[in-house]
Amino acid sequence: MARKKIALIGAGQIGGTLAHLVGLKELGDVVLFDIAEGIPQGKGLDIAESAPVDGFDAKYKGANDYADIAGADVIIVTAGVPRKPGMSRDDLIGINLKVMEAVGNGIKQYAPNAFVICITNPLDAMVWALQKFSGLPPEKIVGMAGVLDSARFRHFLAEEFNVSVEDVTAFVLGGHGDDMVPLVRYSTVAGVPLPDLVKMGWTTQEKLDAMVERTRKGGGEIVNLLKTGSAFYAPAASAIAMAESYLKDKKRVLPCAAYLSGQYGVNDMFVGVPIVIGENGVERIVEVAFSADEKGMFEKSVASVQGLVDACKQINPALA
Ligand code: A3D
Repeated sequence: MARKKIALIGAGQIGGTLAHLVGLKELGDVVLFDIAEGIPQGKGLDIAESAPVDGFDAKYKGANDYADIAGADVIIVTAGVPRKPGMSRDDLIGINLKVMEAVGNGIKQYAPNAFVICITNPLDAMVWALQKFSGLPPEKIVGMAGVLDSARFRHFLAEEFNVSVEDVTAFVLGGHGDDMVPLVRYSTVAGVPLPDLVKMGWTTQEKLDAMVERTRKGGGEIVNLLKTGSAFYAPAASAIAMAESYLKDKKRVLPCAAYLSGQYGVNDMFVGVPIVIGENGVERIVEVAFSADEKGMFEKSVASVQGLVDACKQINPALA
C-alpha cells in the first residue's frame, strides 16, 4: 500500500512541529511548503536526519511551488502570520485573508481531493474563506481549535485534581476567541461531570470558574510568555489527532470548526462543534442541547465569528 501524502502549507513553528510529528507517528510522507526559500527544505532535511535515530520511515520534501502538493491526501494549513503580544487574533485578518486566497487557489489546482485542516488565525473566519477560495466540499475542510482549547482545559483540570490527563474529558464549543464556550457539565473525570466534582469537594466553583477563564485566554497566556509568536506544540498535536482520525478512519468525536448549514441555528459559517471525523471527512455533526445560559454564550461566540466573516467580505467583495 502506498504511503499517504501529507502536505503542510506553512513551514513555521507549527508547520515544523507538524512535520516532526507526522514522521514520529509514521502517518505518511511529508511535503513542507512555504514562500520562504530554504526554510521548508532545511526543516525537512533536519527532520529526515532524525529519522534514523528515532527509527521512522518517511520522505520529506521542502517546496516553494504548489505543484509539489499534487495529490496530497491531507493538507494542514498554517501559512500566515501569528500574534505578537498586544495583538488579538482578529488583528491578523487583513494579511492572512490574502494568504488564504493563495493557498485556496493552490489546493484547488493541485489537491482538490485532500482533507484540509486549517489552523491559521483568526481561525473560524480563515477556514470559512479557505473553503470559498478552494471550492472544497464543506465536509472535506475543518478548522483546528476545539481540540486545542479542550486540551488546555483538560491540562488545567488534571493539575487541579492531580489525576491523569487521560481520564479528563472536556467539551469546548463556539468560535476560537476569548468568548469560546467551555461546557462544564459535559466535561468529566472518568465520566463524573465537573459540577458533581464540585459537590464532592474536589474543587470549588470559584476555582472551576478560574480554570474556564484561563482556558478562554489560554492562547494569550502563551503569547505573553513567548513574546515572539504564539503556541505551537499543542496546536500541532491537536491537528495531528484530527489528521490521524481521517487517515485511519478512526471516527473520533472531536470539537472542530465545521461548516454549519442550519445545525445549531447557524448558516454558512464555520463554528466549533463536536464532529465525527472518518474516511469521508466530517461524517457527522453532533448537536447537543444547550441550557439557556449555554445558549446565550454560544450565540455571543457565533456573533463574533459572524463579525469576522463580515469583515472578510468587506475586505474581499468576491467573498460576499
Ligand atoms: P509562523 O512560525 O510565523 O509560521 C507561519 C509560516 O507561514 C511562515 O514560515 C511564513 O513564511 C509562512 N507563510 C506566510 N505567508 C505564506 C504564504 N502566502 N504561503 C505559504 N506560506 C506562507 O507561525 P506559526 O506556525 O506559529 O502559526 C501559524 C498560524 O497558526 C498563525 O496564523 C497563528 O495565529 C495560528 N495559530 C492558530 C492556533 C489555533 O488554535 C487556531 C493556535 C496557534 C497558532
